[in-house]
Amino acid sequence: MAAYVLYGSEVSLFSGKARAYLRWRGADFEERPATRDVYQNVILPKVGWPVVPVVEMAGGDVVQDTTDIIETVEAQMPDRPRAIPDGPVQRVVSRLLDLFADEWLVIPAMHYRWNYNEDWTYGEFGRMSAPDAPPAEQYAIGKKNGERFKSAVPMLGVNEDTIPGVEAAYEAFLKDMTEHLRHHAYVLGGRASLGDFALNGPLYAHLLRDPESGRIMERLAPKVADYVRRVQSGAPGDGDLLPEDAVPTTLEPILSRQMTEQMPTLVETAALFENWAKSAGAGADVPRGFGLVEFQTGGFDGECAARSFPLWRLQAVTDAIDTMDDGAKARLAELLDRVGGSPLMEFRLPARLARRDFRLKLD
Ligand SMILES: N[C@@H](CCC(=O)N[C@@H](CS)C(=O)NCC(=O)O)C(=O)O
Repeated sequence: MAAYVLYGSEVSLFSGKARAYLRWRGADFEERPATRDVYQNVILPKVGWPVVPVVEMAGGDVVQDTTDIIETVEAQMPDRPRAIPDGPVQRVVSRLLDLFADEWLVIPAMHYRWNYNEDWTYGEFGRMSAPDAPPAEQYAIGKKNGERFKSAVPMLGVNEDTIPGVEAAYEAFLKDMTEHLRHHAYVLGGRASLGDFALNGPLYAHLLRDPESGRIMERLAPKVADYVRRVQSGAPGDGDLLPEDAVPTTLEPILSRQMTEQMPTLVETAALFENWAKSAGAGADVPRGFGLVEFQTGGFDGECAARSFPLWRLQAVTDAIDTMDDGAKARLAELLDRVGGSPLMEFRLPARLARRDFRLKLD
């Protein structure tokens, strides 16, 4: 048996992130499709709720959550180079991109999938779930499973009023990323790192691989499509991260959009979390959401669910800031100042989060 079994699927956003990393790391892993049987016999008993990707290690322990998978395998395979950069500013930027890719680019990823590729996706879900069933049965199973995911689209704030903004923001991202790729093969230089694996989640499974979305990416940003394929293949890259812990200036427009669009939503979510935390004891299960918050994307305003999980990724960003020495903090402060992110130097969640038994808890 391989050292790691990855339960996931080609159609799954977060499986693409884990797979790209495991390939890049050269880990001894085998991917097994997350069929109905796997959900029933592995995922539900071991994780407690239906989610992919899940990595099972020799001995039977499992890891869920892509960033935990990356951190766990990094700890078990101390090869160089590392996926999480050693440079403190590059490390914070990697955590920011992890937050942005997982929890903000998921908005266009879900919009394009469900508003441009709905029927195809049901077929894909069915093929994954019941590989041996006839197509009509696969479609019916896929539709039943897929509707649960489709129902997340309005919770992400995607509706008729906001779709023009969602598409404008995605197209602006593709433009910025294309410009970045004219200068660098990966987000932080000449080889892949955490930010690239994170971006590969939404960009590979949904925005490149879904047929209609893929046509849009190939038309608007062929360089991004090439980059997405390169990261997904696990290519080692023929360079290194920029020297002296530098961050490419061409990444700044992307970080700026994160600060303008995603950060206010997180700050509002943190305020709702504070309210909830007042009456919850240490160790309490944190709900998946705290109600609704306003959000703005591509110049359009809307409301979306105040999801708790992004706060966990945000805590990883501020924890990385808290471990920096003064010199690194000063360099980060200059970068954040240029991208409109200065408040992050001081902003901290009102209470700490922990993750145990594959669930968020109040620490
Ligand atoms: N933070 C998790 C997110 C995983 C996730 O959302 N996976 C999707 C499929 S790509 C899923 O199974 N979602 C089920 C759910 O959230 O209820 C990770 O990084 O692994």
